[in-house]
Amino acid sequence: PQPIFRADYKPPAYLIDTVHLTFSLNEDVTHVTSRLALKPNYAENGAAPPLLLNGRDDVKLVGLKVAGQAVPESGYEVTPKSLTLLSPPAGPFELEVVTAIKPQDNSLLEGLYKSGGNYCTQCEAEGFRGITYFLDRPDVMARYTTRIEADAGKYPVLLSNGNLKEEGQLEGSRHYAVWEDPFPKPCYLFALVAGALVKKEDTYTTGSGKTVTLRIYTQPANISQVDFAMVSLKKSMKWDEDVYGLEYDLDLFNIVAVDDFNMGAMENKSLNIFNSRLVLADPDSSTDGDYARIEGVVGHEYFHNWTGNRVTCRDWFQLTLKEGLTVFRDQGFSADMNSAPVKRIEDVALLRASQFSEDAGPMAHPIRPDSYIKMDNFYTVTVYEKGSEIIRLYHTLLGPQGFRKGMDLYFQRHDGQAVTCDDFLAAMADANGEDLSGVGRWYSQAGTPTLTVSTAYDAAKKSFTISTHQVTPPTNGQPDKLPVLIPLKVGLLGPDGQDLPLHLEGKGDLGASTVLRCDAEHNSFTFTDVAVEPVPSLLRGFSAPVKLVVQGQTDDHLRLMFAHDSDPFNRWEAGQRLYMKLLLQLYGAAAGAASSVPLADCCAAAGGVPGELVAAFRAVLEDGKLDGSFKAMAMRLPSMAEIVDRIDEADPVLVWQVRHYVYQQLAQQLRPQLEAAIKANDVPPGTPYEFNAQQCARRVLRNMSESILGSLESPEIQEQLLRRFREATNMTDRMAALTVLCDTDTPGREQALQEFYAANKDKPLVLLKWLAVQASCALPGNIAKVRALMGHPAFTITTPNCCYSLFLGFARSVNFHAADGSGYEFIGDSVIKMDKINHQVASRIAGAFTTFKQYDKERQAMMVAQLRRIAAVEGLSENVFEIVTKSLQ
Ligand code: BAL
Ligand code: ZN
Repeated sequence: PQPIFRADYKPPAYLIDTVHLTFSLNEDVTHVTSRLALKPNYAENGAAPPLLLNGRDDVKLVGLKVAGQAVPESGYEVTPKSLTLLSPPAGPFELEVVTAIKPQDNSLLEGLYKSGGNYCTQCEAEGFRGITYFLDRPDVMARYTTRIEADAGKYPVLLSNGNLKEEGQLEGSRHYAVWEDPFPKPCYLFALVAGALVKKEDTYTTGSGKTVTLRIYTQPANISQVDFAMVSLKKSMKWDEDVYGLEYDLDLFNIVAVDDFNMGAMENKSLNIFNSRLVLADPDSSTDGDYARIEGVVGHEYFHNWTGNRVTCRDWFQLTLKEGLTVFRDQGFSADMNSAPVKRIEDVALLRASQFSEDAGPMAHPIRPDSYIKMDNFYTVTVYEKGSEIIRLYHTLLGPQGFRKGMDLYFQRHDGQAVTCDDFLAAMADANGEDLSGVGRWYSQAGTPTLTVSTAYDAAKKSFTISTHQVTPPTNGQPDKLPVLIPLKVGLLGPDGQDLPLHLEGKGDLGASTVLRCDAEHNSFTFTDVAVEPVPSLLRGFSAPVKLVVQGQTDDHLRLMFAHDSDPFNRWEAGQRLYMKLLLQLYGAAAGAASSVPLADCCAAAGGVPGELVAAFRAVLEDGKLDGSFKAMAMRLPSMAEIVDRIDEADPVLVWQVRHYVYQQLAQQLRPQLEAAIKANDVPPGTPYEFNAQQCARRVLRNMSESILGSLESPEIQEQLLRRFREATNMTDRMAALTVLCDTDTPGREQALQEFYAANKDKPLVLLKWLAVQASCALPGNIAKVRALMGHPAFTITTPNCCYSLFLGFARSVNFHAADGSGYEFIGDSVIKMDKINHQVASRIAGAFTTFKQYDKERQAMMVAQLRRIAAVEGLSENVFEIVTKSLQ
């Protein structure tokens, strides 16, 4: 397979004005007739070049006409990936392509396929070519009319983009519907659904007074579970009007839930298709986390209507133009609907746990990649989450009003166009009269910059100088890096932990926080009128996606910030830094000791968990003013991934053990306080479940305390957990107890798992949790149980959700790293097996091996052996080929 390079972009030689599609859906062969109004986009007066349309090997050409005349066989060429019309007429012309496809056999879940007996589509990035031969690229935007014909009994609901124009009966038992989308769009936003679905309907009245009909479709058994998604949709519509002045532009908005879906959801114009796990919710099946994700993803897909659909990407290298921006928008929406500080902390924790390691591994790529073999591999945390952090840089630099001015200009300039990240940057810069070229480098450089800060207080001059030094490490294909623009939001804390007023030379009074622009390898900033030596609070709100090193930062500084920093992110961060220092110190001690010395003895000899840290932890737990959700985040130790990221050639099992040891020590020393927190946050009996900030805060603090106590493995606590599991009145509490129980080798574990299965065996979405909790269990030797689960009726290998729960759940567990290599072998087997079924799912699983350089030599060798074994498989998909070969480079 050959890579495609961003530098090779050329505008298409032909454009398409209109597309008329007719789908004749049948159980054996489905026929698709596509009539395209093509027009030249090549040089005026130039000869008409051949027209190359993209295709796929499971699409069969049945007919080809130009201007109503069949094209002779000598007039075109077909390959497994294309159809070329050799001599198109000069000027505009009509092309008719008829193809035959078999959606019922399409296990890739790209293009048109069947899920749960219903037809649905997924066309992003390049699935449309699995339906018909087409100019399958986002800069070809056309108006679509879609006619769907199908059996009326089996497929009573027929949906596509835009407005319903016509529907009626056909001969026999068949019927049809015609949909027309007035907005030009790239083919990746095309959608079709046909099935025995039922709907829930509501309306939303826009700010300008237009009534929009909202419909959510599901299989009949699930329709009672869509109310929360509907409320989320309406909130999203209102929020986009309030914050960005953006209204919905059609009279109808449809969401369809399907069970078999590679991604989370898809923003097809006016016909969003969702993985059912991101639509369906009820308290007995869904956790608070599920509710939060549904709200965020419903918002995300809705927000794409403007950032993605009305203004789309010129080419797939620009994916972050729509995804980074839309993630930034959905993060803002969730922050406004819930707790903004907690949302920020969660987002940063995710970024550091998964994007930083991607940026440090063989698949490291800039948010705007330079090349790809298979675009599907670039729907990554880098493009999405780091992309969102780069959008946040504009927001931090320009402020909310300046950012809004930039957005307004972006839409004014580019509505209806397919554009680039440079166009977005230019709109932000021009709207504000700012030079933002320093942000541009974030689009082209991979790797996480390290920002090292040193400070100096001059007591005589009452000045405080902050000096910065930035380095971005080399990454695959990018050995040398240039400085980027890093907005460093800072505050200065006095000895009591309160903010000091800020005065920067020549800038007057700046309030409690200000943003310093670090745009060179070295920068320096001097604050004046600083009465006492301050403790600097740096990178407030995580104002840039960097690794921050603070020279001279002491535990006293961190404890002061942990107790007092007015910036909630940095308050949390101070705790994380204290925990991390301790974890690294204990790991170092354990790694250096003889293997015969028990871990607890090594850690105790290294000082154990110091009393000051226990006291700081306790202060947070008992702080009457702190929100429970924030407390729970502050009680969480850095993730395995974050710890591993800080250690050269880490032993992941030892990392897990040290982290567990610290939790055990906290539990031992603070048992009464944790038990009190559980009691104080029990929701009073009879209180109905609601997904609201107050109830969520109680549950998460209670469950976090329960989980820390669970590390003690005492029979009494296990009994309590089993009781809580049984008495839980909602899935949040039930899963919390089950998760802790599942990591204990007690009879209660099996009982709870069996009871959970028995109660939920007819609920596939709930069984995903049951699979995941077992897959990610830390008990030694769990691998055999996970392998056995592949044969369980709860597991269906063709359903991506099942694979994500089982394989990715396992790959995140400590057992993946079992010293005998059995975990790696299992995931290697799974990649090979999955690649025969679904390339996208297989490559996501293969991604588990890409971090191999972070681990010790023995594990590196075993992971590389699996990568080589996969690479040697004949007929490997391009998706898996790309991941595996880049990892082995
Ligand atoms: N565009 C793919 C799914 C999403 O990011 O919304
Ligand atoms: Zn998106």
